Amino acid sequence: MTFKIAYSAEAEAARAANTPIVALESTIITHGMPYPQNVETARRVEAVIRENGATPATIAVMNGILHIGLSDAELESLGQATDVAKVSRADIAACLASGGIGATTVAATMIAANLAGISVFATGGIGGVHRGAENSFDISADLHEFTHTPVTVVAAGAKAILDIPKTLEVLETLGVPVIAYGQDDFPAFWSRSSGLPAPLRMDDAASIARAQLMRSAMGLPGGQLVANPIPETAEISRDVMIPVVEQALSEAAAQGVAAKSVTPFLLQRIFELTEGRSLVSNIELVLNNARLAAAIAVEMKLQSRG
Ligand code: PSU
Ligand code: MN
Repeated sequence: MTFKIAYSAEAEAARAANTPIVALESTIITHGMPYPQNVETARRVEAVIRENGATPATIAVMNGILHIGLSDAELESLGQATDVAKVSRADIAACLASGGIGATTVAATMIAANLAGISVFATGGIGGVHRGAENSFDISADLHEFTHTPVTVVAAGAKAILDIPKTLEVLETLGVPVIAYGQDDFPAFWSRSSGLPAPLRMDDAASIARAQLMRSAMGLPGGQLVANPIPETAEISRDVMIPVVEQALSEAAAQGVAAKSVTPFLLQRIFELTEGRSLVSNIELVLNNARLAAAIAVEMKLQSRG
């Protein structure tokens, strides 16, 4: 059994020339942001990656084909569609096998990127240990993916909808390198600091690239999480976000939202409750992560050639 991969023209050209590529996920487009800001952001993120010397490759399953890089028309139709499945490690094979359409989460995007030989991936926030996980057992498959798949993921840390201390504990247990970029603290998505120290700190893209290459050279499977703080000008204070997050969480509990619906439900309610302010910050931090991811991808190519 084989599966079909379709590369976009620019991703195909970058592969042929062995130039840096940055993977991008599609769940952030279909389940993480409303239309049309989702498509506008996806385009801006791709442009930022090109401006910083790498080629973007947004990943999704369409008609049972694993797409590495989407055309502008494909991006638009994915962004408008309302019936797209959210696919993670558990469902990506079933989606390909059934000829379906699926947006890839962080975990599934890491898997696809690795299949395509891409080692760097930019997103907004990763999944983690949900608050109340001691009862719900809700721990994102994103965390375990870092133990299998050698991809460096640049995110702005974890959202306050998650239990950040438990998320860091699980990452440590799994042996995942968690690297804060340019500061000591682990960032918390809308805030530059979670109040908790990150296990590792690196101040430049070259060091991050070297650490991933060393991990692979040692035969250690898996990737690393780079936690890049949101730009100061886009930060939203914790005082503003705490009541919003609390309300979204209590509505989710009251409505019995479970499993893969939890994260999209919370993101949507937070967008509504902040009257779009959370989205403005979300867009800025994704662009910031794209810049850093491109720099890491450039370094990784330089160092692996050298
Ligand atoms: N966090 C965000 N924005 C997102 C997601 C998480 O701030 O769009 C998406 C990502 O695709 C992530 C997924 O991989 O949600 C995690 O979902 P779950 O918690 O169901 O594993
Ligand atoms: Mn979950």
